Amino acid sequence: MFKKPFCYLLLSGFLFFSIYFWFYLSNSNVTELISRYHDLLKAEGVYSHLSNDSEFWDNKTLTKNNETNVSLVREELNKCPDPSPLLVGPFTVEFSTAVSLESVRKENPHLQEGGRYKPDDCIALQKVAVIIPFRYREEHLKFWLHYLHPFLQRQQQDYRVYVVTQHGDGTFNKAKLMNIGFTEALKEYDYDCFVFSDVDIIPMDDRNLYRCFSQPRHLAVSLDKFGFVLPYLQIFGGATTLSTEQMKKINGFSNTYWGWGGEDDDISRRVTYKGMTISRPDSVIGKCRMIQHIRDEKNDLNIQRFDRMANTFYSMDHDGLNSLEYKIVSVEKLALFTKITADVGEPPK
Ligand SMILES: [Mn+2]
Repeated sequence: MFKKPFCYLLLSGFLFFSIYFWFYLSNSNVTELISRYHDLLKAEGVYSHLSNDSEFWDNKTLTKNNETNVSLVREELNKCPDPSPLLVGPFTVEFSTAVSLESVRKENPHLQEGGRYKPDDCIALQKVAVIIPFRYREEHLKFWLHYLHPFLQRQQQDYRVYVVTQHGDGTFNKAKLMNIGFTEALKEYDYDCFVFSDVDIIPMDDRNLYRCFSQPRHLAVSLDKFGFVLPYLQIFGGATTLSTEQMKKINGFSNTYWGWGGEDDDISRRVTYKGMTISRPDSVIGKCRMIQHIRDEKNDLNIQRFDRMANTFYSMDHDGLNSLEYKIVSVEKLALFTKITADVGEPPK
């Protein structure tokens, strides 16, 4: 036990030290000290200011690196900063002035053959395959490439664009083309993440990150077509992202939706049935434009779509990636994209 006088001595000593420390602080630049302290904190967890979603990916990437290349870490480039310092936020999107593949090629001198890019001064956070199911829409594709190539480069993505084209004039099967894109892309690179985009959906803000999150992501959340309002909560079409793991978890998409409609709601159900939720950017960042068009030939309204969807829960484990059958007609590495042409077969009679 302390004696009373000793207690007083201790107390006054503490008081003296506090006053001294206070004077020391006020004589030096206090704000600078505080900011240095903050910098120290930041250095501890470089990504600590990010959302949970990003942390999830950060941890994944870290463990991967540690496992594979411990000795090379010092020589490697740093990971790209998040968010990318190159982002500009909202930008103008308009379709009145036509663009040519030649002009897009000139606008994007850093692209590699097959529509590939990766930043040369940092390591991208994810490896992203962008899949566009396609037929007959050359004019839309030009706009898409014109807007999305610089957009993805400003996001410092390590990406390649795959335009998966249905061979022949049979009934269109968009979801199957997306499954084919997923399967073929993984044969050439160890992608972490898949963006599935309609050819006519153009984002209007580059803070809308075209990459994967801890939950499947719906990117085209406020479309000009719907007055920039989300039409219904379960909507999961236009432009979405699924990580390779998320994609495998839902067994990819259904191969049995022939013609227009339903396949996107089927995907939404698969996501829900496997216990995942849909993540989205906010309605400002998630603004997108859709190029107006009339429905393509051989893409008639699928009248069976509601029957199909009613069965998704029972059919999804045997209708998808594990039942996918197709023939590759050609793979072309073009300047602005990799063009995969596939025979998807015919709908059952
Ligand atoms: Mn459309």
